[in-house]
Amino acid sequence: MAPTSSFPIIDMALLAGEERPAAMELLHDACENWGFFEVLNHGISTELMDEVEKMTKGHYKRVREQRFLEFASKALNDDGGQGAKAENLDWESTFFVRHLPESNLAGVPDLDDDYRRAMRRFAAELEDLAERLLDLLCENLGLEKGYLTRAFRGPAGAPTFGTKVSSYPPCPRPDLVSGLRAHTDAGGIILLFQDDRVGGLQLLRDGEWVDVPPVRHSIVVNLGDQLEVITNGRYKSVMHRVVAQADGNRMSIASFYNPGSDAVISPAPALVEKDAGGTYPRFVFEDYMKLYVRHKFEAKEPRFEAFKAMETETPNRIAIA
Ligand SMILES: O=C(O)CCC(=O)C(=O)O
Ligand SMILES: [Fe+2]
Repeated sequence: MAPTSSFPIIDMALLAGEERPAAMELLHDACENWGFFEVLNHGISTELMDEVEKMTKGHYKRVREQRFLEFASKALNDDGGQGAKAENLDWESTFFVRHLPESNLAGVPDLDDDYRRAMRRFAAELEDLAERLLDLLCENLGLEKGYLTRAFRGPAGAPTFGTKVSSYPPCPRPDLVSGLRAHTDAGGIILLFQDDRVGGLQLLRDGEWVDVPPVRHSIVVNLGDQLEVITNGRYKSVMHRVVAQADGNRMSIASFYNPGSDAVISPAPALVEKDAGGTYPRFVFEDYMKLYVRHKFEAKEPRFEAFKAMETETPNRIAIA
């Protein structure tokens, strides 16, 4: 099948019927050639999604907007009003909730009980969807079912799973500041519930920025650096960014299904050709994250190279890890 030229949208209902082979092929093509796709009929209740959206927007208005406006007026005036591009700034208001290995939801400040309850249910459904998707990827890659979830679980037996809740408020100078600067995601598989009216998310494809279209009740999926390593580059993480918008407040709820911090990540042996020199390194996920936080808004290749260099320099340290 020729690679799709428009943003891939996969109807997961087709996976249960006779159109399954075509849907699996579309998924494989999306993973190989886009690093991004959207899923419909993913099994997450649309009522729950509506509830989470309403509560997230209400929470921003009630708790976060004032704080953001104070930050925003300062941020744009920091250069004395000369209109220089703000290079180290993202026009977003966010908070983070961890679900696994242990939930910190009870301790996240300023959330009411209903919002906490809805978030907990939503996270459980997203976790299930992430694992179903990882198994579909295994099937397309010729890996045994459960290979990827097991690789992510690591010795401690749990992945790292968390949700970043963001608002991208209207920006008076979208020419000067990004909503979120370009990056690849460090982790495994990312599931995004994005605003169905206000767009802004773009991915880099063949040197051009392509919009990720808002589709009501869809979940946007993208692949992180760890899946690139495990698949030995068969699938790749892809640069993306959020463009600030002059009008509209964009909601985005991004959930990151990542390896456990102690998981050892390396290319799946079944995807490494015999006798071919490996292109991708082996490392402990936590070590990768330490490097990533300092170089997030940079190309991923030097991160992979840094770990390759460490492998040849200190084989014992790596063997112990
Ligand atoms: O908000 C979005 O649409 C994307 C967020 C994102 O890429 C991230 O947080 O890594
Ligand atoms: Fe991202």
